[in-house]
Amino acid sequence: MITPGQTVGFGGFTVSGFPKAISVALGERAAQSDFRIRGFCVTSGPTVETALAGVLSFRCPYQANARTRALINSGEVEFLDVHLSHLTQALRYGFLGPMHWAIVEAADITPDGGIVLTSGVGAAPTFCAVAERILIELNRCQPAALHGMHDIYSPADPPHRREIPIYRPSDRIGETLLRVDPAKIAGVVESEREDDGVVFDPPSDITRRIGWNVAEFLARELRAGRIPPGFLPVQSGVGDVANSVLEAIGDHPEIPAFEMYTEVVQDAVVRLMMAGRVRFASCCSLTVSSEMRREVYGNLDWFRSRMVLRPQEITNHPEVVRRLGIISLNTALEVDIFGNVNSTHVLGSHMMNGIGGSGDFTRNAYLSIFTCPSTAKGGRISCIVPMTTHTDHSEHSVQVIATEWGVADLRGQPPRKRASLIIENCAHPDYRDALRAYLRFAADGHTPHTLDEAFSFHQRYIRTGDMRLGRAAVQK
Ligand code: 0RQ
Repeated sequence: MITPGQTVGFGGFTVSGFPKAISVALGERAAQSDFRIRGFCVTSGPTVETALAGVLSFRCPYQANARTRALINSGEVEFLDVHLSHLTQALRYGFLGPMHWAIVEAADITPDGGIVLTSGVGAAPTFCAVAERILIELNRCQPAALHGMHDIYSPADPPHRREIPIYRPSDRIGETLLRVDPAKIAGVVESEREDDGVVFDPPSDITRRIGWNVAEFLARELRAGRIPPGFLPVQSGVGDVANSVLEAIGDHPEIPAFEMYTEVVQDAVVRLMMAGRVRFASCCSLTVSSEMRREVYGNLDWFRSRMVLRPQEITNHPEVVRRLGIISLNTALEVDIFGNVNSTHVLGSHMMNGIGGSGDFTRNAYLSIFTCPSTAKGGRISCIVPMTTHTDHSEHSVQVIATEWGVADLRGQPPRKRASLIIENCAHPDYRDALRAYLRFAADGHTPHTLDEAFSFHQRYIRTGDMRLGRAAVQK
């Protein structure tokens, strides 16, 4: 039914709730014939990503797969990197063209046609609303008891939009079922394919130190009365660093049990929920390992009262993020000495994953924190640089930077002071002298830069394989 050149919205989010059987079938079809379509999807596990690698000529808005990344960076796949909270309204406004198909995974379908979504909601409600036709993948591996975990709500569009009435992370404002126009349903495909699990690296000495630095900083903020005694809801990003940081916050003796208003729930959140350290989690996806998914699915009655799965437009909505006073915790690839953050582009040109929801939260958070190791690739790359080669989060939105060496609290600090704080507290000692020298010799100005030298660290890395002066490790 799906014809070449059509646009498909795939439900699910990260490794969770992606329609797997149809994606794999599309991959098989593309292997046999010249069959390419356009896809809206928030990444998936390796099984689906491998299948879709030969299928999608265009994709939006996020991916985190090595093979897909290579296709994007070689130009074989066009990639549109947008804020996740913007995607759905942009589709409804008609900014992104027509959508021919929505394909969503269901744990169950009720007699009156309601869809029980699975462990990743993503943009499924909007895809089903805007698509011409809908395919449902009814997955027998997904427990029907997931019914009740979801809160499906779509805002009206301007000029009729009203406030989103979420005042606490646990507030429910929509329906537990996804309601679609039955006339649009073109078919139901039965499946028994399990989601892939995320594989997390165990915390390293460095990620533990980053986590401890963030947790200590938050405890100080609590003591100083800048965070209320009951704490504030936390958002935590993707990846190993985010997982370790959350573990550290959960373990800190001075930080009370807290709630999450976040996009992805990773393993650390589930562990902290079971330990009573996270009281409630609002999210749009369970981005967990296979073992952790089994744990949650085995105890759905317990988790149902402590967790809600919402569409990405609501989990990431700037209005709600600002109202609840979220503490946002996201990871940077590189940070410059003035506090601009690059989360997406290696050397300014090569896409890593995408901005995802990090901008939705950072720009609107009560307290916006970025973490990263001070170096990457065995010390050959400094993650603190004179100027970021791409900027996702500007100095105007970024309040705190933390690496394994310490924390730079940038609130209320003008650019030159921000630079000193970042260099002295966050940069790796191997790079501090070069960063200090850059600042000293930079041209005049409010935000001093020497444009000839601004990318000298990156250029040295391209030339020699090492950003450190005098360490021409590998001639690349
Ligand atoms: O590559 O594994 O090949 O060595 O980048 O780096 O340190 O393992 O970090 O897994 O936590 O991911 C920013 C990518 C961090 C992620 C990013 C290399 C490094 C390694 C990964 P190797 P780490 P993490 C809401 C929030 C944007 C979306 C977001 C991300 C690899 O957090 O995608 O925040 N964020 N969403 O070696 C070159 C540098 C580098 C570098 C690290 N400066 N230059 N390579 N690496 N720094 C959730 C969603 O939106 C879904």
